[in-house]
Amino acid sequence: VAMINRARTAVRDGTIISYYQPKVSLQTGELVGFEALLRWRDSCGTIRSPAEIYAAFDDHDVADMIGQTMTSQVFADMAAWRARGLPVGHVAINVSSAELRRERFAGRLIETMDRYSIAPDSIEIEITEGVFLGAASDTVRRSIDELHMCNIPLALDDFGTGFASLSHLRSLPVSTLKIDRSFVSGVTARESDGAIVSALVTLGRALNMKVVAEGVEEADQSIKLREMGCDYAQGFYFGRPAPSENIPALIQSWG
Ligand code: G
Ligand code: G
Ligand code: MN
Ligand code: NA
Repeated sequence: VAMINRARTAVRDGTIISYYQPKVSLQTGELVGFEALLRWRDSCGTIRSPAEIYAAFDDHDVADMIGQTMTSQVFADMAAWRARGLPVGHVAINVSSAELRRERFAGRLIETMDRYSIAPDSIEIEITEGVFLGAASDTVRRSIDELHMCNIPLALDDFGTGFASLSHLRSLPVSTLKIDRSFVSGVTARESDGAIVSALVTLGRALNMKVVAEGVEEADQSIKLREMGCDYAQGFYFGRPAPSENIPALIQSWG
């Protein structure tokens, strides 16, 4: 309850903010886009992590308000960067299972995108397999199918840590696979992690998906992933999540 109240207060006070982490092509070094990551400012002005309000993502109403706040902000930021002629690439947005359980999730998202003239292929929606656990998984599935019908790309996040991964890959309209940081961090140091990451890259590519390695922190990891044929990477090595005001300079100064 404390977490939910904290989140509700943050929504009401307008202190939910989106940070952006760069996503990079491993083959060319180009900046291909960003992942939007929620942060919130507490009453002392300190920037805090979503981990401190995670319970709010399970409360339908609060999760919904957070989602609306984040998407409007992300689209407004994208529109402002574009107005300055900056090549933004695509921006990936995380959504919770409570959001996907809402009727008309996709329809409302499209309405918000239209308000800011955001095209479907300039965003990506990230889900984890966890969204299928619990009740109303048929509504979740419907939301996902609606996103697909609207040509909004879907990414499967934290891949490899979940449950029944492969059957989801087969049945869902997924265009991007994000390999969880827990495997990527050992890609050079541990033979087993290297084997798992290599197999996931091969799997994703065989299924015609883009593969993203998350949590790349070292040059050696980046080189190894590129050799494996991984498409994209995110991580502190390429850039930490940063506030929107830092993004124009980041785009302009990129390689
Ligand atoms: O950025 P950070 O590592 O603190 O994120 C922690 C977790 O919160 C991650 O699992 C991330 O997917 C999730 N998260 C970040 N931003 C959002 C958001 O806008 N909505 C939802 N539902 N989850 C988010
Ligand atoms: O679950 P999701 O993949 O959406 O979570 C992404 C989270 O991982 C973000 O909160 C972000 O702050 C964090 N993150 C991003 N890059 C790195 C990294 O290189 N190392 C570590 N430890 N965390 C990272
Ligand atoms: Mn994510
Ligand atoms: Na992830």
